[in-house]
Amino acid sequence: MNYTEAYLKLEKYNQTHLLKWYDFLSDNEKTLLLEKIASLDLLILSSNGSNKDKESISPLKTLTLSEIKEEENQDRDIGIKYMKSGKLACVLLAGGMGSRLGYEYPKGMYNIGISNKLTIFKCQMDTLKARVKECGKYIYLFIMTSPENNEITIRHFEQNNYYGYDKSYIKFFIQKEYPVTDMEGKILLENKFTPATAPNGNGGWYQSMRIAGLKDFIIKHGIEYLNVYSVDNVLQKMADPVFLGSMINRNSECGAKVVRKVDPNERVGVICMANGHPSITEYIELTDELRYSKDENGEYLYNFGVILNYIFKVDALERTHENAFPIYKANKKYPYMDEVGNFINPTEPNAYKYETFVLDMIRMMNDCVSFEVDRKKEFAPVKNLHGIDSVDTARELLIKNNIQI
Ligand code: UD2
Repeated sequence: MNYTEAYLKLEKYNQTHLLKWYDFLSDNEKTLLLEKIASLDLLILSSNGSNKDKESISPLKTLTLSEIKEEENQDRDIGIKYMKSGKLACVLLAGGMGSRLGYEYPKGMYNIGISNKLTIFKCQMDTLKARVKECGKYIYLFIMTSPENNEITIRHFEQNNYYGYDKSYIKFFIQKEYPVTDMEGKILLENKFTPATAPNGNGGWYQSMRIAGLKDFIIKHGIEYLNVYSVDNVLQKMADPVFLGSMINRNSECGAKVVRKVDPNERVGVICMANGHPSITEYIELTDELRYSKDENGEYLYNFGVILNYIFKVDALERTHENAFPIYKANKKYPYMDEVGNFINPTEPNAYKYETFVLDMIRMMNDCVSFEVDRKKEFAPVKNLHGIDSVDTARELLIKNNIQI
């Protein structure tokens, strides 16, 4: 992209201030700036937010633990059959850092062990290896990193011998970034030649896989289902043949693992129907009216929360175009360079970060198996150091599951 092309691209969105220092830059800096402008996704700046408040929400039937038990054998058989023939691959969302744990490295590298070294990655890789053993075939694992943590994550896997996994079955890909703006929607500059950008949330994973050329890989290897899950659950049970089989036997396009919420305010998205489609309402968006509404037996109507473990049929994912996602704006403190060239380290939120969420893919599906799992065995989120969903609670649950820490 040359200067004029960059100018025209920015002009459409009132962002030409990014070229303000152009004449003062070295040749190398000019090239870096123009490359970065070429890659900027400006369309998201004109998004009108989620519009979800206008939706008509109703409950979605969940397959409960006892119902799953009744059909467990036939679901497991078909799940294993598909896994044996390589039709399922896993996608680990590991773009995040451990900042909330006071840990400035990729979250998966965090050592949750006490006497033993037990990283979050190790917890998850041990579970995946057990699945490989059960089905007798290696499962492809795609790991999403961010520009910030890609190199260190790859190095960590190399140094740990891929946790004993066959490395030819692990592929890393980097998630896309969106611009970071001030409160008026102007993209911030980190320095004279670097417009600010940040990872675009966990909703961009399939688009980022496509950009990385992995769609061809998926087709070539006959992969029909992708199991996507978060890094921050040390009891995450991926590649679960019963979960996969329950979807296949119901000819479903997607499935979501859910747990019974501990209380109506738990910070998990709730599974529901919205305007006739399966959907998830994120905890921050759930109105109090829905949060506390009960059925005739006194049970909360929106009582099942997602744990960020979904299976999608690959051909259905092809419908999830980037511009179909609601864009969420998060308020952040973001260091920047002001219009006269001073570096500012704000003490109050000064910027918007733009994100899409994986849970919004569910509404793009025709149906969804809401699959209950036992939270004591499958849900130990590590969000904070202490308190709810913390390193402390995750350790307790690991011990209860007989995992040596
Ligand atoms: C997520 C779910 C929530 C519930 C909860 C369970 C979303 C938006 N919310 O809440 O409904 O299921 O998990 O624990 O899905 N990530 C990236 N790149 C990004 C942002 C996040 O890879 O740009 C990964 C991150 O590394 C982690 C996962 O996405 O593995 C969850 O991220 P989060 O912290 O944004 O979501 P959270 O915990 O608020």
